[in-house]
Amino acid sequence: MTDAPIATGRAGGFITFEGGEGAGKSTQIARLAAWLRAGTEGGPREVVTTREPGGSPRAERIRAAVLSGIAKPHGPFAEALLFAAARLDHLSTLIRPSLARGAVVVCDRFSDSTRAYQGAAGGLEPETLSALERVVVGPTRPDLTLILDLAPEIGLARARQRDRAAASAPDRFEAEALDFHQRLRAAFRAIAEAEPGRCVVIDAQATPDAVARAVRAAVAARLPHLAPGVSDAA
Ligand code: Z5A
Repeated sequence: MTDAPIATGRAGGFITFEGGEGAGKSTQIARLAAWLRAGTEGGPREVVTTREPGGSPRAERIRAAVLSGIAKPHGPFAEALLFAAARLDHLSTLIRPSLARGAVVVCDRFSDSTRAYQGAAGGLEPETLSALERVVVGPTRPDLTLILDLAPEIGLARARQRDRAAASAPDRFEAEALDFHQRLRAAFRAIAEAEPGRCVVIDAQATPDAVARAVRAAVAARLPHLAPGVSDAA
């Protein structure tokens, strides 16, 4: 892993969180956003937290449909197209306007999830995924991707416990067999290995406080202009 700061060309930044079920993404996004909002010497910073699939009203409707499992019988390509349709709307109505204002956008899952879920675990060819990514995401690639790495047995147990507490049923992906989740973990690690300049792997088995410290350290190292206390002019 390289810790060199990234030249983003953005006043804010585009940070994505990836990983398997129950890895702690939502927990860590809330903590990171609070830290980032502390701002710079120029004042508080605008931080937009969002998620995929979803993040905009139209994309949230697609989320409800896909996670209900209605597209599963049509196969991973059809599912990837639905995730792409949701992403198109999310990018044009929320992500790009926020980045253009200089905000920091922190997103729970993005196109690496399509590569891992529909690609490596679902069987869709990398060429198809790359072509989709090129036309849908274009230049709006994340500046930094934090991959929360956790044994799927632990993540699924966490997710089940949370579902039980909320009296909700597992969604279409949580219900997949363990080997699907093992392929996912390997896929996220492979993405990090292939793109070390963008990705940082974080051990998600540690306590929430320890994971939060590792997340902040990665953001401060890679995107130092976002670390609280740093001058906007720096
Ligand atoms: N998907 C796809 O297939 N293709 C795509 O292109 C995209 C997505 C974009 C979205 O589900 C699904 O869509 C997802 C992939 C697929 N698969 N599923 N399922 P989602 O958004 O509903 O779920 P998720 O993204 O997998 O997140 P999650 O299950 O909600 O987990 P999380 O956000 O990573 O974890 P959490 O909610 O923060 O924590 C889970 C529980 O563990 C909770 O009770 C916490 O209090 C606890 N927790 C958190 N951290 C810790 C630590 N460090 N120790 C102990 N306990 C912890």
